[in-house]
Amino acid sequence: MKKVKCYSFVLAFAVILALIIAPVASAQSVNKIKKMMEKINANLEAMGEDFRLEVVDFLTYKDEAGQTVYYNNRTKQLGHHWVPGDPRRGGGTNITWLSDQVDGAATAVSQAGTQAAMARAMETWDDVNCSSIPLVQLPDFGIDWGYVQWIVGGGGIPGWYADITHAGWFSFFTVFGAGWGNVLGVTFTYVWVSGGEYTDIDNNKKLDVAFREIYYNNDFTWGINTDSPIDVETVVLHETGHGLSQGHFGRIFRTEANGMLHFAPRAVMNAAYSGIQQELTGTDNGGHCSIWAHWPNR
Ligand SMILES: [Ca+2]
Ligand SMILES: [Ca+2]
Ligand SMILES: [Zn+2]
Repeated sequence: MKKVKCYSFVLAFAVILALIIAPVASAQSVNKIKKMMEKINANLEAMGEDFRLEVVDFLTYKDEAGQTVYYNNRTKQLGHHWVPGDPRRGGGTNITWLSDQVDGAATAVSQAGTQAAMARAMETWDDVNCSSIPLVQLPDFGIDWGYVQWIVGGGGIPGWYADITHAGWFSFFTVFGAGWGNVLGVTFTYVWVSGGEYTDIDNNKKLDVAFREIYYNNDFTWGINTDSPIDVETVVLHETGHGLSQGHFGRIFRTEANGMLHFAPRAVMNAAYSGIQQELTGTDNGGHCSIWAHWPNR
């Protein structure tokens, strides 16, 4: 496992670099997301649910970097990950996923084309050969999935079924409100709580993940295998990286002349969209393997 260790080191180094660079997502959009998280968690508490929304990872388009927003800043150092065999998730060691077909079409793309691109992205992560999780697709049962969607009032249901739910393609402006204009995709991570406290039943110093929901912004125009303007598979691949517990990666540069962002090294898990990217890079694989190589063992 020499290779994995090497990648872990590179990853840790790059994370440090990324932190040195000031995040360029606007404070306004981060505040809006924090407000939304407060509303969602107040609802979950009122409903007696034993999980809370803890992390929001969002990916942005080109000229602004995406970010990770924590509900409780104390948990930033802890990280968050699935517990293998977690009885609260049914006791299995597979990671299950489903794709909501009710709001399952990207703007300017057919439903079938969107779903096929999503399936290819899932396959790409499933094919990383250091791990054999496996990722298992579940049927969506024709339900409009989405707990966040339901609480903020744009469809959805107050329930979840898969570990990772691609919960829909819709206008973020309409459903989430203003302040989401530059966001292409967003992953919501819910963690288990017990008696109001976060849990870590496997004692790995990471908060135990309950489930994750991913949404895509149809205020953009999407395409299949094209950069004009945004490739569905690329963004699904990125968001699913978050679904599988990876964070953002890479140092961000801004070209003063045109305000464009560049990344070093370029990777699927960079914090902004920088063009079509359907293959995982060394750092994407390294990040994934450092998390999953020994699953379901520690
Ligand atoms: Ca939905
Ligand atoms: Ca844990
Ligand atoms: Zn991201």
